[in-house]
Amino acid sequence: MKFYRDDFFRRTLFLALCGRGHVSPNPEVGCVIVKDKKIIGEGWHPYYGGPHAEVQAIQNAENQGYCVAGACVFVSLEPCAHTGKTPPCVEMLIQKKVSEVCIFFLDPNPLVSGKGVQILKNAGILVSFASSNLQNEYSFFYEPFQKYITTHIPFITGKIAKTKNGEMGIIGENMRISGDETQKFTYGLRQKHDAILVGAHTILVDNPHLGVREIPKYYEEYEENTLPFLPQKVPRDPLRLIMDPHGICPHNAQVFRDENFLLITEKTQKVSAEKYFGKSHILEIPVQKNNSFSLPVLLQILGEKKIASILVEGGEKTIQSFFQANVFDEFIEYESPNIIIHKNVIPAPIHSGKLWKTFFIGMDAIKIWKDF
Ligand code: AOF
Ligand code: ZN
Repeated sequence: MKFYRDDFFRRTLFLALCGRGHVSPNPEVGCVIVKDKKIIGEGWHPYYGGPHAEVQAIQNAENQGYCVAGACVFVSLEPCAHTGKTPPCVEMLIQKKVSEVCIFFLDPNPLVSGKGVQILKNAGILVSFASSNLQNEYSFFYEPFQKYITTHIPFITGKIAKTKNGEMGIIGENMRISGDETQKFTYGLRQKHDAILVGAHTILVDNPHLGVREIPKYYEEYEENTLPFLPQKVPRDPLRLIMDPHGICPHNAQVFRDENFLLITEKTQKVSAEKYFGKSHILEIPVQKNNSFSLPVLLQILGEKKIASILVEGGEKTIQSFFQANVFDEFIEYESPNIIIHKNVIPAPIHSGKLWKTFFIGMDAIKIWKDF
């Protein structure tokens, strides 16, 4: 089988995904080492603070008895030029005498951006990039990392399920609108984000779990389905963020099942919440005149806590407040073909996003909106 440059580039993203859920706030990075048109080593950044993808790939090649001198290194992100938790990858690539480095995307991290390329070039290594067609096709891949590393504000995705007539459910009732396979897609979305945010009403009505019970094949659906094989993926539950200004959440709710939660509350509720849950689980945020949290303040504080991405799963008021504050980067609608006939239906939010992608899971149309 003949491989082309684009196949190797796509493979770097496929490998990068093996780190998903484990590397944040670092980016997911994958690396493929090619010699005589054959892959001799592969690697990915496996966990935060761990070795970078290039180091893993070179080690993988050497463990199999290959010499990487003269090889061509494909990497999903520009090799780093700085000493962070690990030494600069460019130094290692120079020392190992690779002959070419093919870069999918420049690193948006201001500590690295362009410097990695320059150092490699100065050392006489050939540097090339993915074609602009390929970069455009996968431009979403580092969008969340790019936002976080340049603004220190998390990337915000909203998610709702609605009927084809725009009903999100019935007031006060726990109701499943989308199909079972679509629920599995949600696990993939949760794996992709550092935290899941819901309002206290959702806890009262739905008592959601908000975990990643399995990583489904639909995880690939809207971004990775063109990649050739399923990567090895290790599920992990994201941090659960619960907005509860008035202290109405039942203490035995599923979201409090283990230590992995943060209750966002207001001054008057803080002391009693801290007494029950412990100080480290409480975040006090001031409320505005209309009694809701200031979302820009909240997001800045969460960014300072190294939370690089958040999936907002509801309910309707919480979603509305995120739209009002204009803080969504992406909004995902699961549109089921069913309808709800009832006098107390909850209407889905109206927004001004641009439709970026639509695909189907079973009977549900999955619509992804950007640019609000
Ligand atoms: C690479 N390869 O696999 C990754 C890179 O603290 P450190 O040392 O882990 O550095 C983190 C930064 O390095 C991160 O912000 C990003 O700019 C880059 N990540 N670079 O060459 C990798 N994960
Ligand atoms: Zn590196």
